[in-house]
Amino acid sequence: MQELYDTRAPNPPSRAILIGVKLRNNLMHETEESLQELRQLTETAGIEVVCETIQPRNMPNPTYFIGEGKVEELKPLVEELDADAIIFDEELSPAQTRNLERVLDTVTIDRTGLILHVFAQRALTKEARLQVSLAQLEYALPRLTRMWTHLSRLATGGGGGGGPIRGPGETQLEMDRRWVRRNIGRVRKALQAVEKQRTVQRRNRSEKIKVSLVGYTNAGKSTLFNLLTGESVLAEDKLFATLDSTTRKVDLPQKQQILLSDTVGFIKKLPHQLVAAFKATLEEVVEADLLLHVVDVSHTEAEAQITAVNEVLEDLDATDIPMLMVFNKIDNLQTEDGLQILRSQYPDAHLISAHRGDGIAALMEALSDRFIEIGPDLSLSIPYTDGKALDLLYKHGTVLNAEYTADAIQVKARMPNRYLKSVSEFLVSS
Ligand SMILES: Nc1nc2c(ncn2[C@@H]2O[C@H](COP(=O)(O)OP(=O)(O)OP(=O)(O)O)[C@@H](O)[C@H]2O)c(=O)[nH]1
Ligand SMILES: [Mg+2]
Repeated sequence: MQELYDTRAPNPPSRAILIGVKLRNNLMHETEESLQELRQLTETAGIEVVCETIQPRNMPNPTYFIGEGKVEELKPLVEELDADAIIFDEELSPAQTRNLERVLDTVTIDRTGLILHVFAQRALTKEARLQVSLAQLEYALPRLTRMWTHLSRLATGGGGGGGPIRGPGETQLEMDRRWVRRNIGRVRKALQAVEKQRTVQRRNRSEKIKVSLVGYTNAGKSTLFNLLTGESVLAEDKLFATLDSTTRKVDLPQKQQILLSDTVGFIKKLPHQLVAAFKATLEEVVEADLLLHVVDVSHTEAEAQITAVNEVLEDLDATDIPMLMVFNKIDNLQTEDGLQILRSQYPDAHLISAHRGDGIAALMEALSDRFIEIGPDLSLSIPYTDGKALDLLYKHGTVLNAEYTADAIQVKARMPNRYLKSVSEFLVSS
C-alpha cells in the first residue's frame, strides 16, 4: 500500500534560533535545562542550532508569546545568522505562530511541532508512520498558513491522488484544510486495520505475564531490554530511538516466563496528539501486569523526568499498574548527592547499570519472586500484636482469606519459599 501521507517535511529547516521563556512560576535552571533538551531535540532532527536565547516574562504576550522588543531584536539576528527557523520551547497558539512567521519571515516551530518532526523522521514501521501522520495532521489543522504550502508536495497518493486541488471559489487555505481533514479520515482508517492485527497478536499472548519498560527518553530502556532478552533493538544516545514496541520472552531465575516489552520513551510536554495517536502502541503499557520504570539517575533532571513519566502514565490511565523503579546508569554518576535524595523517595528502587550489568541479577530475582507460582496453601494464626506478619503476606505473597477472630487473624495464604521463614512461627499447618 502506498503511504497516505509523507511524514517527512520535504524541506526541513537547517539553521535554527532556539527561544526559551522563563515565566513567573518557573526557575531559571528549569528553563535552561528544558532549553538544553530542546537543543538535543533540534540536533536529533538534524537542524543546526545557531543561537539560544531566554527571555524572562511574567506571562506570555498574546500576540507573539515573547515581547515585541524581543521580536525586534530577532529580526536582524535571523538575517545575520542566516537562520531559517525559530524554535520555541513552548507551545504556541496557531495565531502566535502565524504572527511570528509574518514579522520574522521565517518558519516558526514550537516544542510540540519539533517533537512531531523528530517522531516523523524516526518512524520506521507502517504503524508508527501512520500514528505520527495522524498526530501531525491533527496538529496542522488549526495551524495551516501560507507557510504550509509544502502540503501540496506532501501528498503522495493513497486513493486521493496528488496534492490538494482547488475547488471553484476556494481559497488556498480552505483547500488545505479540506485536504488535511480528508487525510485525517484516511489515516485513521488505515490505522484501524493495522490495530486489528495487533489486537489478534495480543489476544494470543493474554495468558502470559506481561512486563513493560517505561521511562523518559534516553533512560536506557532499550539497552536493558537487549541485555535481558539477548535482542539487539536500536539503543543509542538520541532522543526517541524507539518508537515501536518490541515484545520478547524472558526466562526468570525461578523458571517462570514473562513477556517483556520495550516501548517509546516519554518526554516533558509530550504532545497530546501523539499520546492519542500512539494509544495502540502504548497498549503494551496499559495492559502490563508490572511496569519497570527506568530512570537515568545520572541525569541532573532525573526527578523531573520521573514526574513527567508519571504524568504520561496518568494520561494513559495506567497508574493502577504496579510499578518497580529501576535506577539506571549508576556507572555514570558523578556524585551520590542526587541519588541519595531519590533513594529516600524510592527506597525500593533497584540500582542498575544496563551497560556494565550491575544489579541485573538482583533485578531478575526480584521479578522472579514477584511472579513465583506460589507453593502450597498455608494456614496461619497471627495474633493482633503481630500485624506485621500479615503485611508481609500481603507484600510478598497472596492472601486467599483472612478471618478476624477474637484473639487472632486466621489467614489462608501462599508465600514464596524464601519468605516463609519470616512467618513460620505463625503456621498452623500447611
Ligand atoms: N553510562 C551508561 N549509559 C547507558 C546505560 N544504559 C544505557 N546507556 C546509554 O544511554 C543511551 C540511551 O539508551 P537507550 O537504551 O537507547 O535508551 P531508551 O530509554 O531506549 O531511549 P528511547 O528509545 O529514546 O526512549 C545509549 O547511548 C546507551 O548506550 C548505563 O547503564 N550506563
Ligand atoms: Mg529505546
